[in-house]
Amino acid sequence: MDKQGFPKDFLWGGAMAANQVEGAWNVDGKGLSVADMATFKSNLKLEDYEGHVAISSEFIEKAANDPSDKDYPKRRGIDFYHRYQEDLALFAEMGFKVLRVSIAWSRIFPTGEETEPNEKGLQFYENLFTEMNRLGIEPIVTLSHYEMPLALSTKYNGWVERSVIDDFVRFSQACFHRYKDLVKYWLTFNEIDSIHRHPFTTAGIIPDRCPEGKEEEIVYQALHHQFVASARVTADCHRIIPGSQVGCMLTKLTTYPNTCDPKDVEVTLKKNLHNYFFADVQVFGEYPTMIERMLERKNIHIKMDPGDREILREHTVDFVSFSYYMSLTESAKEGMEKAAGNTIMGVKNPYLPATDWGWQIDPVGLKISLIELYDRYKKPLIIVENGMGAYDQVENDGSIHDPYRINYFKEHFKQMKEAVEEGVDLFGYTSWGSIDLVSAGTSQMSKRYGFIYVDQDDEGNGTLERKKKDSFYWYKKVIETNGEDL
Ligand code: BGP
Repeated sequence: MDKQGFPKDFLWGGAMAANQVEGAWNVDGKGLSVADMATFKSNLKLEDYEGHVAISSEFIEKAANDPSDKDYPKRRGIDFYHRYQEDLALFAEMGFKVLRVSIAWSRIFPTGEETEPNEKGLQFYENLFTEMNRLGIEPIVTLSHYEMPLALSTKYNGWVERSVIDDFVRFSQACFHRYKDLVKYWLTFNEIDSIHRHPFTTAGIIPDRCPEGKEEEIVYQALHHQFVASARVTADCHRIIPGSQVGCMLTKLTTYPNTCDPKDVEVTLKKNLHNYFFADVQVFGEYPTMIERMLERKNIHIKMDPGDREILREHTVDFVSFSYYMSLTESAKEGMEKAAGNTIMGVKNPYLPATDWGWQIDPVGLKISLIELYDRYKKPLIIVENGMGAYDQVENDGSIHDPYRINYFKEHFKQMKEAVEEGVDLFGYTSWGSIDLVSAGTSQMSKRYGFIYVDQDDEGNGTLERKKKDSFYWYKKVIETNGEDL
């Protein structure tokens, strides 16, 4: 067996999410989604941060009744809904073996509670997956990537209500039945751990609907419902699509102690254990004892139905997927200088450079993450998000030189390769935002991740024309040589 380099069938490709690319927010019967509420100024945490406006019932009512997309960049996306053929052709030109996309739940069930799916919504994704198959691009499909029908959020406070599990199962079953011949790889919830950081986007939880002092308990309750839903749809997927593979999806927040002071090491260990907890439940099929103790200590009581623990135990995932953008540093001391990545916050690591948005760049941290994850779970791994948000400059001749992006990927790929050579079972890699898209955290268009430039600014001006950046040609060569020519 060849133990050098990436596996022969390594799945190289890219990733995106429906609400950051599709646009067409109100066509073909699509219902409003929580993502359609996002403005530059809104943010989606329980509390206000960095001058953003926290989501509230009042804010949502106003946004839901605003029929325009002017202030809502995610409603515009990059018009992938109408341009997907052109975009897929560009991905195929780069040699993509795989593309990670998500399905907008509110295209299929506009309010979440219909008994019959919306045919036009189903048809759109059928066309998309058929075209991908024609081009030899394997789809990896996320069922829930930061969106749900807004009606489920406003009616039930989102995933806080147990009945939403059934709604999600109905939606997922409709997808499995319709796409069973087209899609083999499925992910249930994108960055399931993010419910703690932005509960509205992840789980439709509206802060002013949470009784004071109960916010944390409510978040854990909603999370439990997502765990149960994930296990139930994993079972359905295996039953409806023989040979299918289902993965969990974790934000890998690899955290280092700031010093070797045992107090720093202990807080770091606990932080890492909490980050693992989300995948632990989905891979091992049970809540870790230390998390249950922590919940007890905090007087947090999760209501479980009889049978929930059994469902979790019986329907675990086949593989582990994760996003990796940065590492974090933790200290037991107060008042340390911070480094941020949207809603993620750590102590500043003096050894690492950062992107224009302050995300600390750490390729070795990716290798560490791969080794940790494989050692813990012993399941096949796939990196389904990694990349660098940056400002790009279009030259007079239309070219876009992005050596910073090439360098970012190059350094990360070297580390991936080393991890694989050391024995990690990594079967694929999808870079985040292979085409420029609307940022999840800031709703900016100018925070660009793509190998393909999209002519659109933060206000929505532009022709939407696609242009190849230097990194486009570089990534094509990487794929052609299966990661040998970096
Ligand atoms: C992840 C999300 C993506 C994505 C990415 C980059 O957390 O799953 O949807 O957008 O982060 O974040 P941002 O767009 O805020 O730069």
